[in-house]
Amino acid sequence: MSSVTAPARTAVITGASSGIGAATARQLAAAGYHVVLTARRKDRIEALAEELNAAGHSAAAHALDVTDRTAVDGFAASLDRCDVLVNNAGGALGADPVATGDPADWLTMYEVNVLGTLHMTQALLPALVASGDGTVVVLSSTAGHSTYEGGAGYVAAKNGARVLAETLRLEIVGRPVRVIEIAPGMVKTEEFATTRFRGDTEKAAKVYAGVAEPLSADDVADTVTWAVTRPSHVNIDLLVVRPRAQASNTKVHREL
Ligand code: 8X3
Repeated sequence: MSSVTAPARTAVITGASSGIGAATARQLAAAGYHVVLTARRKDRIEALAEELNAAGHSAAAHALDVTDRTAVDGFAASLDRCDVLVNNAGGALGADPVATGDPADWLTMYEVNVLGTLHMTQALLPALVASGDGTVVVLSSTAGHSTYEGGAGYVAAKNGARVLAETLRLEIVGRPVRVIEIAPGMVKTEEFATTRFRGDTEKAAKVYAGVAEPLSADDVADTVTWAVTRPSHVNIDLLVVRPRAQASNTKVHREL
């Protein structure tokens, strides 16, 4: 008699090479998901997958640029199943005023934060529906909910991600897929601010100056994991999470 083991419930995480994506991969793996780590940096996701497998979890790595639709479609076709998609890949470039912001930065931010999420969601939606109990998570940002000086390009892109999530939820109601938006405020990760300021670590440090406890990647991963592991009929539409020291995008308590 032969027995066939069904593949484990699978969670795909984009931008899993560092920060919130890597932390989410760790926590979903610990929650029992087979995690598929995607990011452009193959070495990093392979190392993380190895670490998770060595710890008794189940993980695979697949190098992927979410802005490359052909690659995204090929990736989707390679999966046995997909139960959860965490659209985490994204980020900010520059903090210039509207008057002087670089249109190329705006375009890049739109491509990664909005079109990357669109490509992944379109490519994996059939599998998510077929799972009978799918979940799409969109990591937006508090920047997707109100603006701040120097933030327009990023705020515009994150508004795009938010609108994608809100609209998708309307459009697929009645099908067995939840759409969850997680909107973090100030999160201190190894790369977010450094990437935004193109490697200028002094400028990056100023973002968190005097803030005793900004959120960590783990804090945000915790909210993602909590939302995903609610009973199937419970859809956390939107979860806004900030550190206690941040009352709004422009009101931050600093002890300097
Ligand atoms: C990051 C939050 O305040 O840097 O998504 O725009 S902020």
